[in-house]
Amino acid sequence: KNPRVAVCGATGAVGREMLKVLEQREFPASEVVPFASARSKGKKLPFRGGELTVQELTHDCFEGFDVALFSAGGSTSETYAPSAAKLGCTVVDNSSAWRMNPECPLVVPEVNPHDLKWHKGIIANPNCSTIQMVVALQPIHLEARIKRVVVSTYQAVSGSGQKAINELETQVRRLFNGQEVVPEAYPHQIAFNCLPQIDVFLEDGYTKEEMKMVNETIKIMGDPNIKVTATTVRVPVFYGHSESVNIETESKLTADDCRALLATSPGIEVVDYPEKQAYPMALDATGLDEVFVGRIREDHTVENGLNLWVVSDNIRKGAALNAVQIAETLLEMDLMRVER
Ligand code: A2P
Ligand code: 11C
Repeated sequence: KNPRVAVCGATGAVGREMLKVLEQREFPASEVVPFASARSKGKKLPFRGGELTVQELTHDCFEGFDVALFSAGGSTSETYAPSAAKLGCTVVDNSSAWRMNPECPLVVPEVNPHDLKWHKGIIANPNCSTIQMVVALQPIHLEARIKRVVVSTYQAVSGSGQKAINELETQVRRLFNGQEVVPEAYPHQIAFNCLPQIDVFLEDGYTKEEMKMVNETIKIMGDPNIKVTATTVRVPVFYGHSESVNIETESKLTADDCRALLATSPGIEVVDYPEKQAYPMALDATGLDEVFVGRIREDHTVENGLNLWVVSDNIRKGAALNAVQIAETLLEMDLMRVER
């Protein structure tokens, strides 16, 4: 029997994309039901040529569902995911609420599908900037063992949800009309600016987003010896996160070998033709599934080093697509329903 699927937070930027991805990939669902807050009850969302009616998320709305894709913020996940799991509905949660919980696998299907075997009802979808980075790192780690990663990100406003997408658009319009802008989604104006702050600051001066990249990478790749340091920056781009990734490995991997390796690795498309000025760009990645890698160069300042430019649609591979791929893998591995 095909699974019944709940999409929680279906009216948000990621939730809408989840519905789109389920439709595009012809996920074998017997039924898909969108859930959101009471504010959205009765709202219609397009799906498979028709419309779905948004229901209110409650503790017992999961009865009879096999899987729930959550993207309704951390506190909503914290509150409702255990209720779903208790009713036998496996949760794939896109928030940060469960990621570092030792009871919850943190999964990128191209990297650690085996971790799904030990799930107990809640599976975490990693942070978008982490997902696209580990898809590129994993083949390099298996080939040459990664010692250290230095990453700087250029992250799109869609990572902060629909409100921030609207805010960038509004600010650009207002500025062109000589009107003042009042920042709401971010502490400063985002239009024509770069903000070296994503999420809140921690005591040691790093942001939460930066530490997500450090801690989640280790958990997903299953190797505590990989050292990661990150600087995460918000840029005035609507969709697609870009990352400059500097990697130091134990053994030598030449730029040519790295290019050939990544070109045949799952989920990756190499775009690296400097002679044609061709490299991955956020605009080109929008709406696509792949993690695009280019500007592959050896770092001559260390014995074994590489520089990469990694771009992906943060709403798709960084969120909605990865969550649906986890659900697909659960089905393939016959792990969707667990006895509890
Ligand atoms: P709603 O539209 O009813 O507020 P985004 O990340 O784009 O801001 O979207 C957040 C999503 O999470 C929306 O679908 C929103 O629904 C949903 N959401 C937020 N808070 C709750 C809540 N307390 N209960 C259920 N859904 C929620
Ligand atoms: C951003 N990476 O681009 C964030 C959004 O932990 O899921 C996702 C936050 C998270 O703003």
